Amino acid sequence: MARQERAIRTRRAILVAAAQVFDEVGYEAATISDVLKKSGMTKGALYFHFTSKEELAQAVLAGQVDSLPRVPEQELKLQQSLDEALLLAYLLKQDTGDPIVQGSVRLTVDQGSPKDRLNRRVPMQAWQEHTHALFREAKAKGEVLPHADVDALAKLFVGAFTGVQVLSRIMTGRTDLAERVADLYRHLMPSIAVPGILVRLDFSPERAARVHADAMRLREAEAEAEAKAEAETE
Ligand code: XVR
Repeated sequence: MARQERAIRTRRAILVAAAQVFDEVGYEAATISDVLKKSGMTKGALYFHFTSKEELAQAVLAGQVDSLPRVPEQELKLQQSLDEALLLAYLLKQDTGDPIVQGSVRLTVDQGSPKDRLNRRVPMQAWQEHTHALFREAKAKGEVLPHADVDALAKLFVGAFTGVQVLSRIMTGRTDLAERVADLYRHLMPSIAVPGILVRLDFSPERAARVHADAMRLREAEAEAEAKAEAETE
């Protein structure tokens, strides 16, 4: 294995372990030695990539949006947005989920202390921009009501998702999150989508598992294509 690839894997293993620790105990109580224990890496390896707990947490926060697999493109951009929300709901479920996403979301919503200097705006800003871009695309394709303010709507959706996520975690340990997210979209979409599009959207929460399976397949296919392209250039 190339040295560079090994470094990328080590960094990733450390980040996953850190995210798990943050998810279990929160930022305040987490320690670098917990992360070492969980990752099985040496102190030298960890400090080569990250110099402090704060840097580890910031990297976990930064990875929140980028570490998500992409959902398959949909003809209807509003369906794609719903699929992304369902995928995120699926990845936040305790056993089937993704540790980086889980740990990162906990870091984002834990209020923490002003002293911790974590910048929780980073993932939220990325979500707002991402959602806004998708809604703009939907608008350009004629899916959105003409008077709808897509910038305000993007902020509303990110806030509402966060709200139902927190509630679902408290009430059911997130077992009902896909249902809550489907409900959210069912109730908000009529203020965004033109009627002809609204009737074509699939709001069923069971869609989450399917979207997840498709997204993972897509990610594997892309990784294979990349590996092949790399092998050919060597
Ligand atoms: O922006 C999002 C989607 O477009 C659906 C609306 C999800 C925003 C998730 C924000 C994240 C941070 C805390 O979730 C939390 O609970 C995919």
